[in-house]
Amino acid sequence: VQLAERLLEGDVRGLARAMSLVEAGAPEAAAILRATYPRTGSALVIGVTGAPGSGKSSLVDRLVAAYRGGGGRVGVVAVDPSSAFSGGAILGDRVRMQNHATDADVFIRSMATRGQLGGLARATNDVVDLLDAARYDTILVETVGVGQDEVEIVRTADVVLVVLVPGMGDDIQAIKAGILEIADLFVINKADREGADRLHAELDSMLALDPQRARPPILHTVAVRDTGIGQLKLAIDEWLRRAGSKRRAERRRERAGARLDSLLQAKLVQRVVERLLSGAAHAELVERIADRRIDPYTAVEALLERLEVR
Ligand SMILES: Nc1nc2c(ncn2[C@@H]2O[C@H](COP(=O)(O)OP(=O)(O)O)[C@@H](O)[C@H]2O)c(=O)[nH]1
Ligand SMILES: [Mg+2]
Repeated sequence: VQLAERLLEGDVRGLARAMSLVEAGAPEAAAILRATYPRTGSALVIGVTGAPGSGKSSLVDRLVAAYRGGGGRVGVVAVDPSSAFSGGAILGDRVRMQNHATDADVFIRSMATRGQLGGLARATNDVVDLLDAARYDTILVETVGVGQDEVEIVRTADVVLVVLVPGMGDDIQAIKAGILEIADLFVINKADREGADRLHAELDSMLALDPQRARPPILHTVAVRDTGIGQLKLAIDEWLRRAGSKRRAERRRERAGARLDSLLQAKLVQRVVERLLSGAAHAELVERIADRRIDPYTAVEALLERLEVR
């Protein structure tokens, strides 16, 4: 809780320490989150997802600069194992990131992609909350859009950018289903490459198939040349203005529900399993399964019967 106070006062080391505890699901984590949660809710959370190598990190790097230009403080959470932000990156990326490394109003955090108690989505949401409580105005969350986990993480951001690049095989068809549906805005990055207009056209005709859906704007960028970033930021602002506070409130409710449910599930499973695994009945069943006196399926039913959940 002392840590929570330091974080709320803007102590960056306190923030980093709190993040590590929260990410690891340490016993202190709940107290930290309890103390900081009332101070959350003012940050704008922007989700950025797309295939590996599509230029998400480069784009996030440019967006950091753009949002810093507006004077606000910016946080980045990279949930991408291949991310340029995760430290293992090649020298060029390191050099690039040093623009922000010396900026006290930018905080960049890479998430380990495994090992969190209760899952990656839980840990990411908690880390975003800590940044929010520490008064970062804009929080960019980068996830590689391949697994369900990653889609789940960005889906409930205030606004979701899906990054596509021209010339990735059969373009649209090659993109995982599920990721196109969550886009509020599409970004065609590497627009310096051939095929950007064709990809735009393909995307347009695909979106036309679903008249129910509001047409997401499609932006073109060349992240490495800082081209199109200003327009992208304007388009995000415009989207937020049009989608309005209603859509944002809806997202936040969705996020709240998802967090409550997943936390409840994790805790429930953890507690029940703890109780069952420590019982003598469990040890006895293990023996009997090993001796082939009972099959594992019947044994599980026997344990569940003791809980009266079948
Ligand atoms: N030609 C071109 N290359 C880009 C552009 N944006 C990023 N790249 C390059 O694409 C590679 C992958 O970028 P990165 O940002 O790490 O992609 P991520 O895996 O989606 O985070 C890097 O070598 C970048 O320099 C762009 O707009 N045009
Ligand atoms: Mg990346």
